[in-house]
Amino acid sequence: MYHKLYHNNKWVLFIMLTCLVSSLPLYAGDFSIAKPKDIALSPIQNSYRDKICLNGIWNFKKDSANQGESQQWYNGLNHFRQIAVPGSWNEQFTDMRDYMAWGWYETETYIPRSWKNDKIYIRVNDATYAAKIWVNGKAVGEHEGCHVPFAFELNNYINWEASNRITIKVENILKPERVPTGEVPGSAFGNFPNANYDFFPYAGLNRSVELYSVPSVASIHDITVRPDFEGTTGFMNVEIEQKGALSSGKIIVEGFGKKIEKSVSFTEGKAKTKVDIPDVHLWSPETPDLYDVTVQLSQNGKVVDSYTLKTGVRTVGVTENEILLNGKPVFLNGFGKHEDFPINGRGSAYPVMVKDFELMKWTGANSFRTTHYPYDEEYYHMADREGIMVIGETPAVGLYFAGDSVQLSKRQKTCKQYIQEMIYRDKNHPSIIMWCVANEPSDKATLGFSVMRKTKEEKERMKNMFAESFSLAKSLDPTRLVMYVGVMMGPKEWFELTDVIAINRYYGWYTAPGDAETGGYVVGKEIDKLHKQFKKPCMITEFGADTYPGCHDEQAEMFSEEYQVEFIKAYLDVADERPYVTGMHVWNFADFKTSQAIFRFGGFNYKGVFTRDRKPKMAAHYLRERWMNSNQNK
Ligand code: BDP
Repeated sequence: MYHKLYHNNKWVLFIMLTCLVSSLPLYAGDFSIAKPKDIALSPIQNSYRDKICLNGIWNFKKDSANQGESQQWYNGLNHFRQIAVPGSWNEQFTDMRDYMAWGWYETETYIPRSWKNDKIYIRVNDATYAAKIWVNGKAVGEHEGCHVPFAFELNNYINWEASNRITIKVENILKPERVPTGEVPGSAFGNFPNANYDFFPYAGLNRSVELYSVPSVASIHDITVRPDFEGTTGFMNVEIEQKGALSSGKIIVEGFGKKIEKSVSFTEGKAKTKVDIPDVHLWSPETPDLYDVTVQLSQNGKVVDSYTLKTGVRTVGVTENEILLNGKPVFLNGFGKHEDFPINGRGSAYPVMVKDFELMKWTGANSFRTTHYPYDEEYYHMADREGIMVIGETPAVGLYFAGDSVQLSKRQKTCKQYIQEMIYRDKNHPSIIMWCVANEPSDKATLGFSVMRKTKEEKERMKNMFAESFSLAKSLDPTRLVMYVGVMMGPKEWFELTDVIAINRYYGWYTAPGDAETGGYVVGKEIDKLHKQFKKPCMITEFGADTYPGCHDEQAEMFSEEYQVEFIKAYLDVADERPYVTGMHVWNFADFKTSQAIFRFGGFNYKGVFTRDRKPKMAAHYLRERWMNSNQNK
C-alpha cells in the first residue's frame, strides 16, 4: 500500500520537495557573493536602528589541510583554541606567525527580541584575505579582498530565543592573481612570507564584527553628500538610495545654530536634492567644522527610518602648481602609515590610533595617506574631527601587470571592487581629499626598481586597464582628486591620467646610499622634469631612511638617527625650493613589521620617525621643529 502510494505520488512529492528546498535558505557550499553597495552605511544606533558588536574572545581552529568544509566544521568547532577579535592570528599564537592558510572562527550570540520586525545584517569589517560565513550551520556568503568590510542579510538564517552560532572561515593564501600579490614567480623581492609588498601579511579578523538591524518596511541604503560653496553659502548635493518603495523623505542639515529641512521624493528608490546652507562654516584643518546630516524615510506621515552622519562642506581642486582646499593652496605635511602594533598585528587598536593622531599633531603634520589599504573607519572619523587631511588608498599595493590574461583580469576586477568598496564606505568624510588607486604599480614583480620592458601594445593595454581604475574612481566621486603613487624608475606615462604627480623616492638610501645630499639633488632634478612634462602639482608621498633607534654617530651614517634627519632635511629642502611641490609625506610614521628579508633587520622596516611603540626618534623632533615653524609662518 505504502509502496503504491509512493509511486503514484512520486512526482508530486518530487515537486513538493523541490519547492521546499528552493524556499529554504542556502546550504553549505551555496554562498552568495558580497555586494560592495551593502557597506555604504556603517551600522548605527538610533530609535530605528540597532547594532551589536561581536568583538571579544572567539573559538578558533587552524585548518592547514582545508578539510573543515568537508568535515562540516560549520556545525560546531571542536578542539578549538581561543582568539581575540579584532586581532591578527599571526601575533596571538606562538605557532602561527607565518601561517597564511585557513582558519575558522566561531562565536555564539542571541538576537534581541526587539529586532523581530527588522532586517538583520552581519558586517565583517576586515577578514584578510578571503572569508566565508555560516550562521547556524547554513552557508550565508563569501567575500574576497582585504581591509574592506562586507555585509550579508541574515533573516533566513537566525534563531529567535535561542543562541546563534556564527562561523567565519578566513584564508590568507598569498597568490599572484590577488591584490595585493604574493608568491610572485621570479620576484626579486626575496622574503618570507613571500608577499609582494613591504609589510607583514597579517591575517584574520582584523576589525570588528557587528550585527545590526534596519527597519524592514523600508530602509536607507546609501547617502552621498557632495559639498560645494559659493561666497558664504554652502551647498550639499545629497543623493539617497533606499531599500523598499516609500515615496517621501526628508533631509535635515544641522549645525552652528542652523537647522535646514528639505523634503525629497523618491523615484524607483532614489532621490536627490541640493540643500543650501547660509553663512556656511567650511571644513578645513584649521576649522574642522562638521554638520549633522539626517535622512528620514516616512510612510503615511510617520518616520520609519532615520540615519545621521557627520560631514563637512569643503571643496578640493588643483592648478598647475597647487592643491586647493576651499579654493586656497594647501601644503600636505605628514606621513605614510600602517595599522601595525605589537600583539594586535593589524588588529584595530583604538588607543594606538588616538595616540597616533596626538603624535601627528605634535609633529605639526596636517595629513597622512592610508598606506597601503583603507583603514578602520574610526581613523576617518578622527581625521574629520581633528582637521587632518587624508589620502584614502586602496589595497592595490605592489600591483603589477605581469602574468597570464586570467591573472590580469582577476587583478583588474579586484582593483575595481576595492575602488567601489573604498568610495562607497568613505565618501562622506570631508577629511579625505584624494583617492589613491594604487601604490607603485609596475610591470615587474619587484618592490620597485622596475624598468618598463614591455612592447608598445602591452604598454597600451596596461595604460587602458589603469585608465579604467581612474575613470571608475572619478565616476563614483567627481568631487575629489584621484592619483596613484609612482615607483622609482617606474613607468611615467600613467601620470597623464592623474590629478597630482605623486612619487615615492629613496635616492640617498636604496641608490646613492649614505649620500643624502646627492639623494636630494637627484630627486630635485627628477621632480623638475616631471612637473615640466605633466604640468601638475607634485608630491613626494614617500621618502625615508631605515633608522635603528638609539644608533648615533657624530657624522651621519646610514641607520643612525643623524642620517635619518639629514635625509629628511635634504628632501624637505628640495620641496621648499619648488612652488609646485604641494606635499611631503615622510615614510614612515612608525617602525612596522615586515616579512623576513636580508634588508629587513629582525623583520622590521625601521623608517619610522617613531619607534613601533611610538617613542620619537631624533627625526620626529626635527619634523616638529620644522613643521611647527612652517605652520606659524603661514
Ligand atoms: C616603498 C613602498 C613601501 C615600502 C618602502 C620601503 O611603497 O611600502 O615600505 O618602499 O622600502 O617602495 O621602505
